[in-house]
Amino acid sequence: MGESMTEVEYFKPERGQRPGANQDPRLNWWREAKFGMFIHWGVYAIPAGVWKGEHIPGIGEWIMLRAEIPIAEYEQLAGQFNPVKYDADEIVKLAKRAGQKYIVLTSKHHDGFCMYGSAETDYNIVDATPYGVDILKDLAEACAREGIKLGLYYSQTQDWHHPDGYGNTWDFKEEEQDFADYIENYVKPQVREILSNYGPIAIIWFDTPRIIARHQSQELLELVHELQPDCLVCGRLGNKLGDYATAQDNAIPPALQAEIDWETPATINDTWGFKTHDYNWKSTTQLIRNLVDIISKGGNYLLNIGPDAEGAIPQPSVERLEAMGAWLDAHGEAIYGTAPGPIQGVDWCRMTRKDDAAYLHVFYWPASGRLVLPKMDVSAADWLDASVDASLAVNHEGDSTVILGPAAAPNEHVTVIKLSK
Ligand code: JFZ
Repeated sequence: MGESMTEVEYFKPERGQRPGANQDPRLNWWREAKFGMFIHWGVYAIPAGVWKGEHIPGIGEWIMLRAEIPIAEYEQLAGQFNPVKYDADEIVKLAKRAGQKYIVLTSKHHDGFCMYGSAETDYNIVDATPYGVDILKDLAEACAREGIKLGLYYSQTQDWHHPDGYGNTWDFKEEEQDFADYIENYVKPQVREILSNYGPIAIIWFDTPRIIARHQSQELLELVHELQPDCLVCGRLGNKLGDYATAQDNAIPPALQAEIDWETPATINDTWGFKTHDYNWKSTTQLIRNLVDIISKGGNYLLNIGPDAEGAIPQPSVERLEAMGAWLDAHGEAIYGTAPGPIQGVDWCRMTRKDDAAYLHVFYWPASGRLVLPKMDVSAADWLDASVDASLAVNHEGDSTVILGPAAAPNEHVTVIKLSK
């Protein structure tokens, strides 16, 4: 699963631009949080992967580009957008039940439609839809009530609706576009309004820095810091600027990445934006193992939901997130606020650590019940899940530390054993 971060497009915070990765205290809450909720939601949820009766391949939020839908046709979707089932409190409470500590919502994706009441364009959920509600305002208030940090995704280069945005080659001619003007007179004013009108924004999640120049990235970074100094900037601002590295979608590095702060954005099925016919839902076990795998290597997991055109969250997402939350209720001590554990690179398990304890996360349980580890200076082994009452012995055999457990794994997803001296 995934490639090494060296093969994955990511950035390393430039030394000197901030105290440097792993030292910047602005990231402390983020490093503790480990697990966030991504929300990809827009008018693309209306076609939901199908256009004029044809199934359009790829991720749902890219349907306008994949099908080269003319702006004149695509923007009609706004007039159909009436998500009467949207409930900001329900979404935030689901994130809490799932154990997700921060939320990142698409404020403007590549299609250019703004999911907030922008003063810079009428092509937004308040002015262009029969729904007419600023869902971002509702979400920000719900996050504040529930103590969940709010981040905003913002596509700063690709904009398939704006005449000077990048990426729409079927309505516009690139040689006739003025990207510099787009950045100066559209992107900057919009970044200013989303960081001024919705309270504290914990992260701004820029994306696909296709043609942005170094000075444009730098100016956007300075604008963010001018408006909200504590707002983190993800690794896709462009030109290696930002506060943490952002892996390729769904990519998990095969090895520990201890020297940088990094995050894997990921889907529960195969699309970010809702698609009617995407039924390829990852299992709860796979999602929990992805969470543990990422955290054991020093990263954060930003796991996505894609609400449908009515604003409802797909039930398979709800079920998986609630099951992840139930696992985290029993095992969160081994996840939140942890650092990568001392044992790395063993295929059947992962390890995290916190204070004087190491947490062994067993993915594949041996029928013998003998968990054979490289030698560790530990003498006690305890189940993290209090509902398990079997005993555990620790033996040191040559260069190995052996934990003697039952023949079957107590937890169906990942069994966690706390190791201490
Ligand atoms: C981008 C978006 O295009 C996509 O719609 C979604 O929002 C996702 C979270 O981000 O997709 C990417 C961006 C970067 C890479 C891959 C997909 N990459 O670095 O390989």
